[in-house]
Amino acid sequence: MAFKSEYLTKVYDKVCQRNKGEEEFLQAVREVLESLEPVVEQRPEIEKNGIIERLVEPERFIQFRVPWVDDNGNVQVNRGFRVQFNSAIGPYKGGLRLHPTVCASVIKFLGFEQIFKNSLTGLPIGGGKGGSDFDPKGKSDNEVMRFCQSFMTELSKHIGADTDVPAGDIGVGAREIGYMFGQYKRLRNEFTGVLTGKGLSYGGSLARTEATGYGLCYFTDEMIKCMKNESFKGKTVVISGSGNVAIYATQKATELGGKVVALSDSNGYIYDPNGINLDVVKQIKEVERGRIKEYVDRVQGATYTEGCKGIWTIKCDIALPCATQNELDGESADALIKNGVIAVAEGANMPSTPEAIEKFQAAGVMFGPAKAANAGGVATSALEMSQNSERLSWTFEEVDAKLKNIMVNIFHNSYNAAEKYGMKGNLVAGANIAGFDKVADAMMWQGVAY
Ligand code: NDP
Ligand code: 2IT
Repeated sequence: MAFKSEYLTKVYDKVCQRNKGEEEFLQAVREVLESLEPVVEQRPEIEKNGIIERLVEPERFIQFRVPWVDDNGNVQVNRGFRVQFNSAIGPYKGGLRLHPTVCASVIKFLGFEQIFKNSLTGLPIGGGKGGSDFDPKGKSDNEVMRFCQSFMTELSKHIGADTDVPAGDIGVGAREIGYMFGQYKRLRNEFTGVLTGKGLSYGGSLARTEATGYGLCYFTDEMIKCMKNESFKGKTVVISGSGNVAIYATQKATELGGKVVALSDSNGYIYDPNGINLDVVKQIKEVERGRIKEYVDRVQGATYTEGCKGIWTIKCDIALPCATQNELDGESADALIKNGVIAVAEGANMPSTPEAIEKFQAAGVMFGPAKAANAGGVATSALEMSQNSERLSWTFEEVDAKLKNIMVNIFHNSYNAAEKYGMKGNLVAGANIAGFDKVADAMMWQGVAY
């Protein structure tokens, strides 16, 4: 692979050697380095201070055994991770993912992207991520509790309210955060804001549950308004996934006047031409922890199709991928473009393949990259940290207003950064550059330890 810059080529080659086979991590690094070409050219101090080679190497990577006992009395062993990627602008901050596909590469790609996303929020949070290959599906509440306790027994040695503050991600919601918080407190005898996404009765923030999906729609709304004088009103929207991000994106997109016609899970997708009935989805997913196909038994006129990729063949104006990485490939991008999509914004982390992004950009589809578009979740986590520090809680309206303001600013900062470096309208480059600039400055000010 050749970057125009010799410096970036050298750094990327070394990253490939050092992280062999870690495809997701290499994909995420490559995208950022490509965006930074004009920046390293115009700012020689970046190379002089070794900023990029420091940025791509995590400050700390922790891997540990998570033993637990299942309901039949059998010992199970999972693998736990936490990457503390960069603390230049604040304590490490980022979610925990529980999914069988979790491995070093996935955790490192998520942790790396988190650095820039967190910087874009304008709040003082560094980049981190963690999780385990534990699969919560089909496990009893007690099994999930015992797993979370064992996971936290080790993780507690490495985190803290001023050090590293984990939160939710795939497979981790209020239930898991509660079990982990309980265990941290038991071990430390300290009631602190060591996790975000907590329940409202013990230090959680109003609007954190809704924040990622709402923030995604605030960002998308601003993007389509400023770039094409459009809005959600009267638009057909397709959203993949049916978890936390997808549910609250559906709610806000509908409130803003859009009609959401499809949702999915890893088995298949539902299509409801009348617009998704979110109360039914919430009952199935949040209360019963069921599968999305159950929707068609409860809502007339809706259909279910096996296989999740087909969701991108549904005609829509706005597509919001909110499930997982690389779920939207070149072929799916072609289908969306052919059907006249005007905007794509990423609720999930890295859901579009590099090929898909290229196609959207070439076709003039407005494209909001994950680091910018889904930053509302972690931004509101940082607002939860503020509330915990001052031992006060803000109203829903206060938090929601701050969230909206943050998302609007992220759009403009990304847009302006792209324009400044001659890539007007390229929000991938703009978000990477705007996120990078602040972290690079902070790293320079703080020096290198010999
Ligand atoms: P949830 O666990 O609540 O939901 C995940 C959804 O994605 C489920 O519908 C799940 O389906 C689907 N999914 C997961 N893995 C796959 C897969 N391999 N193939 C197809 N579908 C899959 O997670 P969230 O909604 O919190 O997270 C969704 C995305 O948003 C992730 O990429 C996450 O990193 C990102 N994100 C989350 C934030 C948050 O605050 N929660 C903040 C920013 C980004 P199934 O039930 O079949 O597994
Ligand atoms: O990917 C993400 O930004 C998250 N999962 C949210 C992290 C957080 O700390 O709230």
